[in-house]
Amino acid sequence: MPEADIEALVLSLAEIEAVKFGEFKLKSGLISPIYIDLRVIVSFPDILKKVSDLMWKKVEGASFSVICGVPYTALPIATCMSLTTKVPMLMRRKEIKEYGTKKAIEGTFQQGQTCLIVEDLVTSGASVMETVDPLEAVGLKVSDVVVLIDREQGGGARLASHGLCLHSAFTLTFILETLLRHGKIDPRTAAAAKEFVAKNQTFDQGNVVKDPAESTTKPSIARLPFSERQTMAQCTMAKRLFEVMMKKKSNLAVAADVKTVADLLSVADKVGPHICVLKTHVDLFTSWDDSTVAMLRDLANKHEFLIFEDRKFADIGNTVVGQYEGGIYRIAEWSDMTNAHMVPGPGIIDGLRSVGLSRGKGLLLLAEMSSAGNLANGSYTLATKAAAETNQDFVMGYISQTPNAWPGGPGSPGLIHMTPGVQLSAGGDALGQQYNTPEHVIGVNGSDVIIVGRGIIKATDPAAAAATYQEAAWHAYLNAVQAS
Ligand code: 5BU
Repeated sequence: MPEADIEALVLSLAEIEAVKFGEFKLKSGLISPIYIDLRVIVSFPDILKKVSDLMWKKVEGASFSVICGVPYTALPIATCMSLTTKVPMLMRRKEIKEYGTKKAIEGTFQQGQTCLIVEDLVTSGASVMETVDPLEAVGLKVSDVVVLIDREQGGGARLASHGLCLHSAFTLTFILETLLRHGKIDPRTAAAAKEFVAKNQTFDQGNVVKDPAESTTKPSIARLPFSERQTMAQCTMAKRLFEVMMKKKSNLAVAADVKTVADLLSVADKVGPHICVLKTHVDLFTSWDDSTVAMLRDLANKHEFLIFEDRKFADIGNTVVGQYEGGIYRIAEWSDMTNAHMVPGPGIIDGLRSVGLSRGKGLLLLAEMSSAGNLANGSYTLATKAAAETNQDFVMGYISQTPNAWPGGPGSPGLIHMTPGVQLSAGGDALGQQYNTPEHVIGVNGSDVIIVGRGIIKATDPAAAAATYQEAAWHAYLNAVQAS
């Protein structure tokens, strides 16, 4: 496109008030001297076509076989590109349907295909990442992002830190200079806009500083404090767990893998003051009845911990309904949370939700395991992440090992990562269990809660051991948040 046409496009964007000057209050409360709202271009097909043609030119040479617009403003732009170039398009759902397939990504694609992201405007890059994450979670690759306008507030650097290359049709500076040259704004307005951009950088040497204009969603990789993440959690039980962790200053869960209910109650009473969660395997015990349930719940109330039955459901929806609410154990009656493998597909979440949601329970999805040679990795882990992301009403988080290493990071900050395979020194047992230290699990791997069994219950003084693990895990959490 000749330079004169590009300048004419900038002028027409100002004419249709897609770019405005004045005093505008942003979502963050900041007052900005410039406001860009590209939604209006759908009313101007000629401009829409020019915009999409110009953006397409900018990605010449990039390699991809499918494109996806960031909802909503960029959807018509992506559609226009797809119609012109015949490159197929995908759509990312912003709201997840409560019925039907619950797919986050609509359209036909193959795992391993590379997808170009199309966005109207980039400020911090957070909105772009909200589309990159679910695409990667279903096995697509993303390497390039094209935007109409780069506000030059750190989005490019942020995307680069995720290995993404940002292409923009215009920078904000170019827009300001073009409008100034054509007498559409005065030098003071241009200077005020430039100053605003300079003062409101969102990304500084690899750290997310702030996210002033673009999105209220916080970055997934930055370690936000539990207090902030609690407000972002959708599942009632996730909110409750955040609350318990903050109140007790504990992100320690104890795996009470003992043989008798007497031992279970004894361990629960000893470690209770130090833990946020007591994890059970109810089928380890030689007996189970209503009075045990009553005593266990009393201890949970006394020490304010939550009960996690590590049932690892893994059957079709219809079967898990019965296994969760019925049988000898009636797990849904006394446990606050349970977990499930995603092997059977999303029906397992729907089945468990039909029992647990109305009772305020939460579900943890098994995204990774601690045992040597396990098969929960790669695309399986990513598909599990996508399922958690799209079912946050009932899914409260993950059983995971290395969420920081997942493509796109650990996912939504409202979801909680719990990690088994933890002892004070790394190592393993004779049957494939592998251990990492609390510092490594929380600080390096990006988990939130450590799950410790034998390191505590086999100690001569389980209460003292629990106190040690509690302190180690809480410090690792505080350090991780501070470092962000
Ligand atoms: P340990 O004694 O700290 O090794 O106990 C770990 C607990 O976590 C135990 O109850 C296991 O069943 C559970 N676990 C695990 O170790 N690894 C996994 O990947 C999953 C659960 Br999922």
